[in-house]
Amino acid sequence: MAGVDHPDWSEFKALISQYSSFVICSHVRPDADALGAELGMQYLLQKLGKTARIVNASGIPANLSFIAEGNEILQLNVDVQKQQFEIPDAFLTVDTSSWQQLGGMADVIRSSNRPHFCVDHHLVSDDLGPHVFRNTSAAAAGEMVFQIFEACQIQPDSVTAGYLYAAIATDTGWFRFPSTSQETMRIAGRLIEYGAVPHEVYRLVHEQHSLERLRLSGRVLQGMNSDYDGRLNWLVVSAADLEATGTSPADTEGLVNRCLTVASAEVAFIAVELPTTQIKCSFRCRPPHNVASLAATFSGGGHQLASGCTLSGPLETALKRILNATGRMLSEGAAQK
Ligand SMILES: [Mn+2]
Repeated sequence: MAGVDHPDWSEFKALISQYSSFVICSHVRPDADALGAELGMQYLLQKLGKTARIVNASGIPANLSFIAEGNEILQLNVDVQKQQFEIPDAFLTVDTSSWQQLGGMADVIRSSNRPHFCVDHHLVSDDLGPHVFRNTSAAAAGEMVFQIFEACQIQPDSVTAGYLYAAIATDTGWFRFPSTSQETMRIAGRLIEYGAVPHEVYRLVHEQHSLERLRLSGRVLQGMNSDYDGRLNWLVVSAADLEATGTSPADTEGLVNRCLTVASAEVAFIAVELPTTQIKCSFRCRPPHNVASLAATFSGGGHQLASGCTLSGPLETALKRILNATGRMLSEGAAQK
């Protein structure tokens, strides 16, 4: 794994000072950390007198549309064509260090032969070259981006502070995941000082749902499955569930976390049947389990406590494979005790 671990940012600062135009990108199906970190980097690079465009392989999820307002977050092959891509001096990726997670942007970057910088906090990664700045103990990419602001002695405006706050708050489950550190809270405090409004960010991210989505939650939670004496809880969302409630796979976001609110729960997952008939699976667990390696066995990725992968259908077959793997993990865990 090439690159710098626990970066002190002076090297990063020196490196980026050599280039004047950047394209910033992040993972497919960007979350608030991806988008917040991108907008933070864009603001920072512009303050440093550089040009910076944000281009992602996929669009912005509906629940994060407030982040798109007033910003130019471009989508590859929708807003900019791959064939006419204006190649910048350098690329800067945030919140992923996996080629696969970059989707169509991976080809653009690799075929450009331009330097590629990466600021990431994920465990699982590809070899993206020599300029990977990684800190797996950082709670969010947004946390690392704010450290770069400080290293450059630049202050974010209130809007950018709000984006970075959203990035960190969402990636830490509103400051409750084990990744939440003293540094996370210090940075959150600074962001409030620069104008981030916590209750406003929360409302924008989590209180914009449809009634249909709430009804889907009720239906799916009613059918919660439990095994291994309650150590494993899981949810299944079929295409029929989505159709009956008039919802889409995006409306299942966050539901898996409810499985871990049961006292006995150690491992949880949600399996969602996509319109493509593929099965999207999200895993959650409590330490000392590690669902990053579990997802990796299905070519997925993520963190120790939260990960995901996509399997081919049909739903029953995918479920069997997932249950086998999670079961194995739980029995191995028991054997070690
Ligand atoms: Mn992140």
